[in-house]
Amino acid sequence: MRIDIITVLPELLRSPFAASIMKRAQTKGHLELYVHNLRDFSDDKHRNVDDYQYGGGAGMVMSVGPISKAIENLQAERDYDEIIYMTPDGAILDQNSCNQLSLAKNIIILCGHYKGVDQRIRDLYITKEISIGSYVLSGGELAAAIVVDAVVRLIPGVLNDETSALTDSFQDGLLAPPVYTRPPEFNGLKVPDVLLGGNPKEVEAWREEQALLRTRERRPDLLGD
Ligand code: 6GU
Repeated sequence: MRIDIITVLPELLRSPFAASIMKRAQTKGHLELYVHNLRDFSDDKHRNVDDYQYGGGAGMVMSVGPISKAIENLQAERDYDEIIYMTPDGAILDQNSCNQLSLAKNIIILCGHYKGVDQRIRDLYITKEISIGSYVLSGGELAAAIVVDAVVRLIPGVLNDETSALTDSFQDGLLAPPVYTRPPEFNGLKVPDVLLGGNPKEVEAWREEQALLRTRERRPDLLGD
């Protein structure tokens, strides 16, 4: 998958992809990630990318010029499956939309800042608007990093153990069950006997039951009943 991120703060998007699974996805060729500085597309001598909003009011608006130039430069080279705008008024990200996005070949992610982008950018170019939750961040960059991480780890071959993405919380609509490793007892707390018993059927049944219990307790909304 190729991902092009357009941002005014490219430095915010270095370290999330420079370690661990996101780094390996790039070395193994599953992810081609490009971070573009929106200011490089400004015609302004001060490299400005924002302006006062029509109608007045506090806060700047990201201008149409640099963004349209950045997007059209990319579109001239290849077709994009999605052009995503990161914004607190977008649709809230969930595992379903991550699964769908993981099938895409090329995507652009535009990070919002200030009061956001001129509405005409959204009308003309954007195919999907994503929020990562009901709270406001200083900009779309950290949210974009979250989308990329959540999507890229679903591309076949990115995770070492092919099955492990399938047993994640949410992947089957349930939270994941509790997990344990050595030692068998810690501060008086014991690992459940069934996990030490060596019966895979019983272990599987216990995990399903615990996943259901945990979901009912913590996220009854996921069960829809
Ligand atoms: Cl995508 N951007 C900003 N600025 N705030 C957010 C968000 C995005 N998602 C949740 N809050």
